[in-house]
Amino acid sequence: HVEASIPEPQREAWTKHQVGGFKDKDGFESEVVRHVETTLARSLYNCDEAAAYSATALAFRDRLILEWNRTQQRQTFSDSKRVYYLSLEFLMGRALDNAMLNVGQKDLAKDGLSDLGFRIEDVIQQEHDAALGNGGLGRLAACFLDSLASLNYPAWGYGLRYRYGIFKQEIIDGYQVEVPDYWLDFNPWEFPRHDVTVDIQFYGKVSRETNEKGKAISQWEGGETVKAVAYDVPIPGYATPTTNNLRLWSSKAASGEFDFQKFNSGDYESSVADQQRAETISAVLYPNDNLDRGKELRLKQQYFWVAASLYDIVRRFKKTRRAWKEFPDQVAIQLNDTHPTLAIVELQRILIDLEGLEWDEAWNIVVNTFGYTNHTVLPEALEKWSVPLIENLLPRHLQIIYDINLYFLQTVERQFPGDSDLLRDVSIVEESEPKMIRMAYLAIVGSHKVNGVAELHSELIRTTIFKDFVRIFGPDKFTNVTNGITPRRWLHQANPRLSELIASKTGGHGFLKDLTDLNKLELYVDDKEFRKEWAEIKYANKVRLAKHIKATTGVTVNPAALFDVQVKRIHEYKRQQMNIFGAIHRYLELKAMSPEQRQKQMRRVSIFGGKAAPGYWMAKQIIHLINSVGAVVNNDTDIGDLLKVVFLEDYNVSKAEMIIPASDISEHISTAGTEASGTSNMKFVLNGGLIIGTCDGANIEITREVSQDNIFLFGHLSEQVDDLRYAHQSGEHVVDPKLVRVFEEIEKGTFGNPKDFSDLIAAVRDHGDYYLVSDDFSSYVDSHTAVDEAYRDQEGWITKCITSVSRMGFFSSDRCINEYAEGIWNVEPLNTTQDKTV
Ligand code: F58
Repeated sequence: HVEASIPEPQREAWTKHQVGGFKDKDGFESEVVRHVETTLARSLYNCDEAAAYSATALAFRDRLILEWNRTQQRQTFSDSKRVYYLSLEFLMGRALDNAMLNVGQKDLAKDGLSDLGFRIEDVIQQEHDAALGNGGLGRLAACFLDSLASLNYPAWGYGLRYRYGIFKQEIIDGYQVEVPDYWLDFNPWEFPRHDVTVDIQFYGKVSRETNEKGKAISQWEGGETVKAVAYDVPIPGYATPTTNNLRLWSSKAASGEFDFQKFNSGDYESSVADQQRAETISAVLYPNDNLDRGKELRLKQQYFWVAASLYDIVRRFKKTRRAWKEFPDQVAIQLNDTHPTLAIVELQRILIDLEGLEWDEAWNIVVNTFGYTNHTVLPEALEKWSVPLIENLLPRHLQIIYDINLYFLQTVERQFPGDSDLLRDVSIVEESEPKMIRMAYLAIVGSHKVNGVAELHSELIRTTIFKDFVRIFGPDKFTNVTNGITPRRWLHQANPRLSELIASKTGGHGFLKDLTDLNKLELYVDDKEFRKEWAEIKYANKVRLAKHIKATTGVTVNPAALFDVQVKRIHEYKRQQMNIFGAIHRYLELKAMSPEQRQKQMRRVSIFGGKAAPGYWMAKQIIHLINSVGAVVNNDTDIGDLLKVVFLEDYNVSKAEMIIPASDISEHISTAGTEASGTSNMKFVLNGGLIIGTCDGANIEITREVSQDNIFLFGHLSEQVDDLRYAHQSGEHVVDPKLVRVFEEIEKGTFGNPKDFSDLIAAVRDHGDYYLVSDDFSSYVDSHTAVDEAYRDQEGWITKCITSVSRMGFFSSDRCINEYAEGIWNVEPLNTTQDKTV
C-alpha cells in the first residue's frame, strides 16, 4: 500500500536510467574527476588534497544514498517494526574511511586515488570530525548506529544538527582555551530535506473546550513557532546492503527568512533578531559532561528535537493506517539518557489532545513504546527542570506531567497505603523551592524498561537511586545491557594492520561480524612468527604516535618506552589528578636515585588528553598541572627518557583512532561506583593494550572475560565508598604519606606558582577527599610498580595482550544491540536477500 509518485507507464524510463554507482576502480576515478571538475569547479591544475577529499567523499556519498534509498524502500514495504534511537549527541568522527571500509571499497579507492596522484591516508586526514557529542554517551550512540545498520535492523537515529559541535581545545601556556568548532563549511555527508519540516511551538497558553461528544479537550495555542528542517545522514552497515538514516533537525525562523513587515517598516534589527533567535536553538552543543545546568535554551533544544522527531515518527506510522493500539508493535523508541524524556509527554499529548484517545489507552501505548537508558548515578548529572521554566515554555506539557504524576502516586498509594515518605520520595515533582521535575523519575514511569550500561551500574541504580521504583514496579522492569563498541571503527579502521593479522589467523574478516571469533587467536599465543608480527604492529603504532607527539608538543618520546595513556573527558571522578600526582611521585623517586639505580628503571611516557567543560574550574586546574609537570620533567636532564609527561591537545574521535592502538597501558581509574561503564577501556584492550583500573563500570566485566592475571586492578570497592566518605567527614582523614610528599613538592613551587594548584590539593587534604584519591593512592602506586615489572618481561607481556584480545568478543556493540532488540525493543533484523560480502 505504498504509493509511487511515478505512474506505471513512465516507470520503465526510470528503471532504464537508474544509476548504479561506481563498480570498479575506473568507475571510481571517473566519478572523482567528474566531481572535481563539475561539483567543485576545479581541474587537474588546482586539485589539492582537500579537493581530492571532497571529490572522493562525494563519490562515496552518491553510492551510499543509492543504498539508502533501497533500504528505506525495503523497510517500508516489509512493514516491520522500527527502532528510533533518540540522542541529543552523536559523536560520529570521520565518515569517509568508515564508508569505504563498510562498503568494502577501500582498496579500490586507494588504487584509484594513487592513479590520480594522491595517497589515501592523506586524503582521509582532510576530513573534519563530526563532533556532535561530549564523550562516552555520544560515542555510544554512534557505535549503536553502526551496529544497527550492520545487523540489518530497521532503525533511525534522531538528533540535533548543531552548527557548532564540541569546542576545539587549544593549549596555550599550559591552559585550555576553547575555540568554536564550525564544521558545516563543507559536509558532503548530509542531505538537506527542505521539504521535510515541522513547525514547533513554544510558550502560549492552554484553553479547555468541550467537543461535540461533551468531552473536555485541552488545546495549546499561541506563543512562538520555530521551524525544524530535516538533514539526513546515511549510515552504512558493514558488509550488508543496509544503509540506515540518522535524521538531524536544524532550526529556522518559521516565517521564512525574516519578517518583511518589520523589515519594510524599518525595524530591521528586530526582524533579523527573530530569525537569529530561531536559529539559536540548534546552534551549539552544550559542552558539559556529567553535569546538568538547567538552562532554558537547553530545554528548548530538547523539546524542539523531541517534538520534530515524534511528529515524524507518528506521520510515518499513520501512513500504515493501523489502529493506534498497534503503535508499540510498529515503533520502539529508546531514550538515550533523560534528555529526550519530554517525548513521553509529547506522545501522550498527541494521543489525547490531537487524536482524541482516552488517557488510559494513550498511556498504555506510551509506556509500551519507550525504553530508557540511564548513564550515570552522579547526583549532579541527574536532570531536573524547574516547574516555572516548564510552565512558561510548555504549559500543556506541565499539566500532563502533573497528571502522569497524580495517577502514578495514586497507584503507589494503593500499593503502599499511608506511606507518605515513599510518596514524597518517588514523586516526579520535587517539593523544593522552586519545584523541580525529576526527569529520570518521569522516564522510569513512562517506559516499560529501564537499563543501566554495565552490571555494577545496573545493580547500583536498582539498589540506590531507583530502589523505590524497583519496589513499586518489580525487578523485571530494570535490566542491564552492558555497553559495547563497534569493532569496525575501533579495530578494522583504527588498526588496519592488527585487523589483517587477526584475519590471517582466524580465517578471514568474519570476526568483524561476530567478534567472538577472536577466541581462535588463543591457539596462536605461542606462535613465534605471529608474536613477532604482533609486537611489530604495536611498535609501529607507537612510532606513529611519537611522531604526532613531536609535531604537536615538541617533546621527543622513545617508542620503546612504556606508553601509559589516559584519554577521556577531564573530571574529578575520573581522577586524572591521581594520575598526575602519581607521575610526580615517580619523578621524585627517580630524582632521589643514584645514576646507577636510575639505569635500572623502566622508561615511561605518561600521555594525557581530554577536554574540560569550559566552566569546570577544577578540571581546568588538572590540565594546567599536567602541562606544568611536563614542562619540568621533560626538560630535566637527570631524567631523560625515564619519564616524559605529555598532554595531547583536542582529544576527539579521530585522535582516539591513532592514540588507542599505540597504548601499552591505559588508565580507567574512577572512584569505584562512579563510572557507569566506560567504553574506551574496551577499545584499548581490543587493540592489544592492557589496562590499569578500579573495580568500576565495565572494568569488572572485562576482568571476568580476560581474567585477573591480565589486568591491573587496584583501589577500594564501591561498597566501601560510603564508609570512607563518612570517616573523612568525621575528621578521620589521614592523607597518604606519599601523597603528602607530592603536595609538598607542588607547594615548594617546583611546578610553577603553587597557588595555581591549591584547590586541587585542598580538595584532597582539607575538603573531605570526596573522590578518595588519598585512600587509593598507595595501591595505585603499587599497581604501577606491578605494571613496570610485567612490562620488563616482554614475552610475558605479549602473551597477556594476545590472550586479552582473544577474549574480548563480548564487548562488540553488535552483542549489545542484539540484547536491546530482544529484551527491550522486540524487533528483528530485516532479511536482506543478497547479503554482500566484503
Ligand atoms: C557516559 N556518560 C558515562 N554523559 O559517564 C560512561 O561511563 C558510559 O560509558 C557512557 O556514558 C556510555 O554509556 C556521558 O558521557 C554525558 O556526556 C552527558 C552529556 C549531557 C549532559 C550530562 C552528561
